[in-house]
Amino acid sequence: MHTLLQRTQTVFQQVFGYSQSLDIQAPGRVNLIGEHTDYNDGFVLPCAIDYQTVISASPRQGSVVRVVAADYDNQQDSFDLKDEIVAHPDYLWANYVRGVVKFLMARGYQLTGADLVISGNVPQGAGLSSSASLEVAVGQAFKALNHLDISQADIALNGQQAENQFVGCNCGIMDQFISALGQKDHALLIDCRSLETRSVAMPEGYDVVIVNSNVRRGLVDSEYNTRRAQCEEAARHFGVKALRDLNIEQFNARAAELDPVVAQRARHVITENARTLEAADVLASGNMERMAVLMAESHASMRDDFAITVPPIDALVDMIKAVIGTAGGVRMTGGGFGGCIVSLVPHALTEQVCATVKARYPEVSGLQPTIYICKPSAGAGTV
Ligand code: GAF
Repeated sequence: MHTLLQRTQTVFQQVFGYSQSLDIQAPGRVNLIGEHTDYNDGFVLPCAIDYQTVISASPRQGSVVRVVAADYDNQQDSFDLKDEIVAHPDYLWANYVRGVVKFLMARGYQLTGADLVISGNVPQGAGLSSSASLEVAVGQAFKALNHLDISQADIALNGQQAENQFVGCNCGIMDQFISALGQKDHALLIDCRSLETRSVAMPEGYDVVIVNSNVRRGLVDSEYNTRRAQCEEAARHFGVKALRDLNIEQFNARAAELDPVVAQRARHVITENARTLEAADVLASGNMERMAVLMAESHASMRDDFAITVPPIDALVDMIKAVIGTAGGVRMTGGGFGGCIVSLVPHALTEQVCATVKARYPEVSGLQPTIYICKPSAGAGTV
């Protein structure tokens, strides 16, 4: 964070010729369990991580917003709040800023012009929510610049709206929500229907070890949207608002009526919701053996029923499982088709896990892994 801040502050001074008046951070996240449940009104158990998007900002006279992307050779975007805000023709990163600002104004918030410099170290395209952390950081920056009376939950919802309607990915609420509301040393059980949360202390003596498979993720958005449509089809068939409203007995009684693939997708979501609720309890009580079983079942369900894992990810899970046994848990995390695995590793085994992954993963996949040992961290705020 310190390095990121130095960077945004230095670039701010260089580009705009004066010093920023405030600094903001918003974290990425890792999801411990509860995958593809958020858009089914279900349950998720993520924690924010100590990788962030940082923004240095100042208000400026008038209605022009100037934005610099320090990580993209100081590319600059500028737009006028008085004009209709449309997509940037060239810079994808700029659309996260424009979209967030557009929907803040659509919600009735009065904004003034601003200068912003953005930098971040959340790995991009890895399933650790770099986009959500950018959306939430921009929302948080405009909140601070304009002294807006907006809740953290609404900053998250506004970011999700920008992602859904401006950037074009039909994601759920998990990523923005945990980035806005994460708590240090805790995971958060989120009910994605009511948006009620329960914080769950992370167990002492375990490391959150994330391994990026570095698999190039293709077709992610289209596969994501297909899964979402399949889940909605199953819910419609059962006459419920969302798959959250079905338990496994109700589902099993009529599963044969569904297209077999749609049935598999629905079964993942229904069983994953139950696992996630149980996981919040077992994590809170420190029952890591049971947590390990739930994470293993979650991974198998994502692999066999939801069909969103890829062989290098399955291999990573198996090789880590072979080291930690029942003492800790490991599963794929995030949207799927590459990205990362998350593992809860007893501290005494962390070194061995890292050594095993570094030695074996290139052999089985032809790729180099990237390992992050993360601390569950606080959500967005002023630095
Ligand atoms: C992505 C989405 F953005 C989230 O909303 C969630 O659906 C996740 O995939 C899968 O659990 O991160």
